[in-house]
Amino acid sequence: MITLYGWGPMFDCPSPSPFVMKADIQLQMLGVDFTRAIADLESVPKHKAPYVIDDGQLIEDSNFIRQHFEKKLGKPLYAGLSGKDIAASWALERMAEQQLSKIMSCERWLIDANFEKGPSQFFSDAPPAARATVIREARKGVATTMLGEGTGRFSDEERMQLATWDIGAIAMHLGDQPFLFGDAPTCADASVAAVLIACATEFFDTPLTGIVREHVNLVSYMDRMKARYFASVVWPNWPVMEQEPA
Ligand SMILES: N[C@@H](CCC(=O)N[C@@H](CS)C(=O)NCC(=O)O)C(=O)O
Repeated sequence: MITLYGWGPMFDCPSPSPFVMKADIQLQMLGVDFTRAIADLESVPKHKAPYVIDDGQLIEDSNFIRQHFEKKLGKPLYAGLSGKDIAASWALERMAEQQLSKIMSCERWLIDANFEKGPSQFFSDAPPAARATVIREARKGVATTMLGEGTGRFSDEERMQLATWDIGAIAMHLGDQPFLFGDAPTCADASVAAVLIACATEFFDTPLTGIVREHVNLVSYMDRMKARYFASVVWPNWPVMEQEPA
């Protein structure tokens, strides 16, 4: 039995996590028969989702999930791509995941109103008495991480400039093709489309939404990917802790 652990629809996206969306799409691309379950970050060493349990074997990180099933099934997701395309594919993925998704996280976690309506919901299963402290500490942790790795040191304008360059590069690469490397989706589409969908959601008040949506080819690309991979996906509900009796 194979289970993908993550989270289902939230923030008008198929998952609040682009990495969970990516892994879900790549498992579908590989033809893996799997079920979906809510992640328990405390139960895994890296404390991150997505992770997969394949017949008792834990695999953490979307890249290693992909590698595990490529090896197991003898089915590389790069099949059919030239060496140059493989290099471009990896570079596009890394740009989306290592820079653009961090800018997206800053918009969700560091802007008060976005945090309140968005990531604060992740803590709905915390015991009511501790919830406010847990939320404050988690938010402080994200802000510290963003400062430490640098994204949090840019001004809002600088972050949006970087996002504009990243998103513009993706739009230019896509051009008028249906998918990043032609008529059929390949592994980079899983990663890049997931991060674009996370940036483009209208749930949050952020300039990122408009920066993605001003590219008409990206709007139809995201719709195409969502229709293909998320139209019939069902996730269990997020656990919500009962309120303590007054
Ligand atoms: N490199 C990882 C990134 C996974 C990741 O950052 N997951 C986030 C959700 S988007 C997470 O689990 N965050 C929880 C935390 O940091 O406490 C991958 O590709 O799977």
